[in-house]
Amino acid sequence: MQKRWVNTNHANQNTVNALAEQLNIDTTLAQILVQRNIHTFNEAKEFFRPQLSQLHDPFLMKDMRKAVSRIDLAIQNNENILVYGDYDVDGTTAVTLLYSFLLQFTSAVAYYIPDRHSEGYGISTTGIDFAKDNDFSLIIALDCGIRSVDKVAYANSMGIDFIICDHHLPGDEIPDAIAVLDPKINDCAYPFKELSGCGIGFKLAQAYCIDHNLDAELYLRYLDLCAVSIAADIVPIVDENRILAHFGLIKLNNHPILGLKHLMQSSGRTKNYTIGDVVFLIAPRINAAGRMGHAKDAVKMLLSSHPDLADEYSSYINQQNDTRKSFDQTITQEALAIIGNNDVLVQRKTTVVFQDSWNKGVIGIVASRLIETYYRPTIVLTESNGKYTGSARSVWGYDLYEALLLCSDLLEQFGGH
Ligand SMILES: [Mn+2]
Repeated sequence: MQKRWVNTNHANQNTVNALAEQLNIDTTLAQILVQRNIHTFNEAKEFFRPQLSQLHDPFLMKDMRKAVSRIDLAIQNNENILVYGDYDVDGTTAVTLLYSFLLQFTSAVAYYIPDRHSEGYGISTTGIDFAKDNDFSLIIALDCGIRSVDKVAYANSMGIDFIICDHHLPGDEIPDAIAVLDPKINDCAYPFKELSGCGIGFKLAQAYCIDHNLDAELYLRYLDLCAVSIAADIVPIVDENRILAHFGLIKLNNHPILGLKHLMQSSGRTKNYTIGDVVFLIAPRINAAGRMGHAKDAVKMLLSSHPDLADEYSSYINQQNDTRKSFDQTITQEALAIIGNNDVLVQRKTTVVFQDSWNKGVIGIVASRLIETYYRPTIVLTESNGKYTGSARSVWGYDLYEALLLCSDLLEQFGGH
């Protein structure tokens, strides 16, 4: 293979020299900083010494005021609140964060995670019916919902209000919810667009505390969950994410919530976690719950308040991760064989493979593995509940979301970051 080297643009030499002098560092280091958009003494200080005081004002986020007011109303009227989240790490940490946070103010709160296999991604009709049958009048959706226009309308028709906390790309139409928190909405002025889903939940908790003059500790106690979500969702660790990840890792390594502590024990490493360790040791284990069984087991683990329970759940999730590993190896081998045995498929500029028996929970991982062999946009499909469902991964420079948009008339549902 021939290597192609692409040089980064050189930083402005005057800026580099000035920064080197101000910080009393070598110009090589100053250049690396300038190439990362760090131009001044203060910007460098923020970079090297993250401070919680640098977190953005949560009320800069569009609809934040409306979200806090609706939660106030629900708590005053003792309404039942349902915290609804996605089944992956970001979703389950977000649900754990907001559910635990709200429990500090009301007991009329429960959580709901859709079943990856029977309900699929996003807000489900089953979930809304569950809310209706159990007298919930407010659903707070985390890490999903931004494209759930129909589902929110369905909930509205039954007198159930929605607050959406999402970080996925919005579609043409925004759901008719009481509040829609998503920095990626066009007219949202929030200065940082790359928060995780759990990060949006964190901002809502922060806003609530600021609005009620409550101790910051009431939301800062969930920083370890934020760090885990940031690592697992691979959001860029810059700006506010860098602050959350920095303090989140400190918490994770010193006094993590009980569920995470036991999960770390069962993964064989208890100390000195970096973001990379979270990606490779914690995230796959939490995800395994939703892939192999039901993600509510991951939430139960994260919420555990007794060591025995935390131990039981984390061991169970560890076993599920072992099962997941063997599934993903087998399916990857099968997929590679399908491509490798067919000259036409080998030559294509994309990978699209299908097998109806493949486990829906691991096809995303398989797509990533196929890219290691065939570096090109990849879609892995399987059958679930009589429908074809797939997981897609792209390579640098190719916008797969745009490509799916172009054939959206053929798709029942799709989404992405
Ligand atoms: Mn997410």
